[in-house]
Amino acid sequence: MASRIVRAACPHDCPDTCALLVTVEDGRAVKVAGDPDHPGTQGVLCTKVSRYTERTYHPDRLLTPMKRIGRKGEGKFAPISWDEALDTIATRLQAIAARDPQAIVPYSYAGTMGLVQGESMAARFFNKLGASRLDRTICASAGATALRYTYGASVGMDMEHVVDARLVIIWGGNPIASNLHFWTRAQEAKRRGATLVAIDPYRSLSAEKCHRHIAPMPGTDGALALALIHVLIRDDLLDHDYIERHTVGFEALRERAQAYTPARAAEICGIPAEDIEWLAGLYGQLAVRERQPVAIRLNYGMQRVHGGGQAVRAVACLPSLVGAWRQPAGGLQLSTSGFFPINEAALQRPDLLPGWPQTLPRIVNMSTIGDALLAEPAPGAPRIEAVVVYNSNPVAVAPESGKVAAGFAREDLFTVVLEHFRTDTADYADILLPATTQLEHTDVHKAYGHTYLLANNAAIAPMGEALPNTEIFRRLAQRLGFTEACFADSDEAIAAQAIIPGDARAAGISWESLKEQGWQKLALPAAPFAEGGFPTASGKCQFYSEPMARDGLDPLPDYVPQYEAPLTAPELAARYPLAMISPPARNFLNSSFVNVDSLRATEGEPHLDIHPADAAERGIVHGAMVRVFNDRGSMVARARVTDRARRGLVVGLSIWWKKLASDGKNANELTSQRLTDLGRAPVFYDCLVQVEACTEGAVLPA
Ligand SMILES: Nc1nc2c(c(=O)[nH]1)N[C@H]1C(S)=C(S)[C@@H](COP(=O)(O)OP(=O)(O)OC[C@H]3O[C@@H](n4cnc5c(=O)[nH]c(N)nc54)[C@H](O)[C@@H]3O)O[C@H]1N2
Ligand SMILES: Nc1nc2c(c(=O)[nH]1)N[C@H]1C(S)=C(S)[C@@H](COP(=O)(O)OP(=O)(O)OC[C@H]3O[C@@H](n4cnc5c(=O)[nH]c(N)nc54)[C@H](O)[C@@H]3O)O[C@H]1N2
Ligand code: SF4
Ligand SMILES: [Mo]
Repeated sequence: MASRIVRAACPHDCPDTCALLVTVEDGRAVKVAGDPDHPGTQGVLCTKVSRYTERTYHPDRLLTPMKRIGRKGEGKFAPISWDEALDTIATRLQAIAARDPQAIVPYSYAGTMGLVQGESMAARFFNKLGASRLDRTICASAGATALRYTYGASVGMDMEHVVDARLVIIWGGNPIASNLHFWTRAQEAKRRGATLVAIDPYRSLSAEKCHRHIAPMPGTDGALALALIHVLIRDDLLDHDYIERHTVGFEALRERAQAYTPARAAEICGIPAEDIEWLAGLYGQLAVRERQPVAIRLNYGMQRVHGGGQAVRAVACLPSLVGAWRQPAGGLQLSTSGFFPINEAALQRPDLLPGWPQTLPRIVNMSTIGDALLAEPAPGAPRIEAVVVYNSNPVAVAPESGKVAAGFAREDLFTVVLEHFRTDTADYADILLPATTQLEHTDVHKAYGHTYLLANNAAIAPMGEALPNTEIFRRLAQRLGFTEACFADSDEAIAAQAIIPGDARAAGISWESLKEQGWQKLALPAAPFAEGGFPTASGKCQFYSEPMARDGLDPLPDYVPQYEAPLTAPELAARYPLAMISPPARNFLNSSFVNVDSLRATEGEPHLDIHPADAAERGIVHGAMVRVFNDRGSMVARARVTDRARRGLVVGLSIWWKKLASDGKNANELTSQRLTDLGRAPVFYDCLVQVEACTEGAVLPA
């Protein structure tokens, strides 16, 4: 039997970006394992991706192009040839573009994080076409904007060193589910004597294993962080030298934090003031008095609320106040993606945009796609006539899902979906195109939780008639008569363009070396900001941000209250008194893997975790079916009565495929299309609901 091992990379939207070893026997991938030599992966994969062959060889894989033969959303399709599919798409897009290309909207996110199969040929195609530009805000843009204003880019400490930290604060993240390889290191730090603290409204799988769990209400982290700053300043737990040399605006920050006494923050957050005193004391004592490393693993869970951006700003100030950056095992990490010297201009070719660089096509925010599809367009802007979806499943993942589905159901909308499976979104496609998976195509990857570049070598031939995203857009470009040389680039040629030539951080790294070795680490100092040197204009941490003042924003971090909470929306809170969050389920990756039977079986069915007191008030018993609802919509779930959910909070782990839920709905029926204070991002976790036991007739069998 001919057996070989292929070096690959996990494509999923996960900070760990694991290095994979794919065993191929007679042209079939038989095993996907973690590379034991890659310091991040350490030979271990999460359950989802260790089952990657189940996903690749899934009997439901899309294997031919198809056209819709049923109603939109019904999911009835008939196979067609690639020529018919691409000719139909080219003809339709050309006719729309002749009127106004901005009526065409590409919709994509991080189904694959690959730089080649993500936004390379696709971006070139839509840029040349002059389509609307997509504001890719659905996940991280509140936090990314906050980091940019504070530190200049999405940069932070290297978690390879966190094993040596004495205090690890896990803030708004559940790493056992969503950042497994960091969790392994945090466990090692714990064995070496570190204190682990979770800040999370929910007692997640990770929070329950920390020494201490602080559970603020969702959307109140800004107040908590400012109170920590208040105590650090009050008790002079400060690294005055670091502040003096490497920060801007300390006096202004001191004034701002003055108002956030532990007592006031405790009231806003719904936690004991003592928790705040304790955490600030420990953080400052270790970092300043004992010069020990203290680390914060901030995650995106806490920025999916109205004040998410400013909350990230407030938390991000902490390591500079105590000089935690001085040590490799200290500082903060939300994302490391800003370290990578990626040549986006070469990959995406924004210079192909009509009007570049002065008058660019309009921007459509992916987080408000429901309204964008349904509402009357702004004066002078065209109504959306076509959407091309790839690497995303908006009908399941975008907020206020009822409106998203209604938008995609528009009879006059032409929808193309490139997919592996018949997702909730695929059901609305006019033309559905089969895309290759990571085992079937070439790619190159950066990461947002470590600092390695990785290659993904194709392990097997494409399944059925599936094609890589790149090839689909290459063929469309040809049909539309795009003659620029970049439309003929092979995937290997694109991969070779990904790294900025001559950048010192990527010294010795090329596509050729990556392909061969699988992964290589960027050349960065162990403690990149020990002596400041942040990628801001001044090189300093901006407690006070002049650019924010210029942009008409509050230049100092603050607590920006939730849209939906008793204090800010009392009338709404009277009808919908419970805060709902819908963070990632361990065995799904966003809405990917929900259709892999073994993984869905582990998650069981849509659940709603509710505190015993909140359940009792509503006559809800453990295991009962409940209806969760607000003015935007409703969904049915099985109640788990548990104090994992704090009082006033309900938790529905996500993101379910709507059609695989008993009522055809998921948590995004309830979420709103309002946006964060910074970064125009969605507020999935700023959402009030009411819950009631299902009436007899609505109770479904277990
Ligand atoms: N298994 C799995 N892994 C994933 C994903 C997945 O769907 N499944 N998704 C991937 C993606 S796209 C991303 S963006 C990343 C990161 O995804 P994140 O959204 O950071 O997800 P989690 O790490 O699960 O952390 C969310 C935690 O934040 C808590 N939380 C919710 N609201 C608040 C709040 O207001 N304040 C605080 N302090 N905590 C809050 C939740 O209770 C939850 O435990 O994970 C990636 N990894
Ligand atoms: N309620 C609620 N909603 C949320 C969140 C939440 O926590 N709660 N999290 C939000 C976050 S953080 C994110 S990042 C978004 C994620 O939203 P999405 O980025 O849309 O993620 P997925 O749901 O995994 O959908 C990705 C799709 O891309 C497809 N795909 C994968 N690889 C390829 C490929 O190579 N080619 C093509 N053509 N398709 C491919 C997969 O089959 C999958 O269906 O969801 C957001 N929505
Ligand atoms: S999803 Fe994350 S933990 Fe799982 S294999 Fe991929 S990168 Fe690793
Ligand atoms: Mo995300």
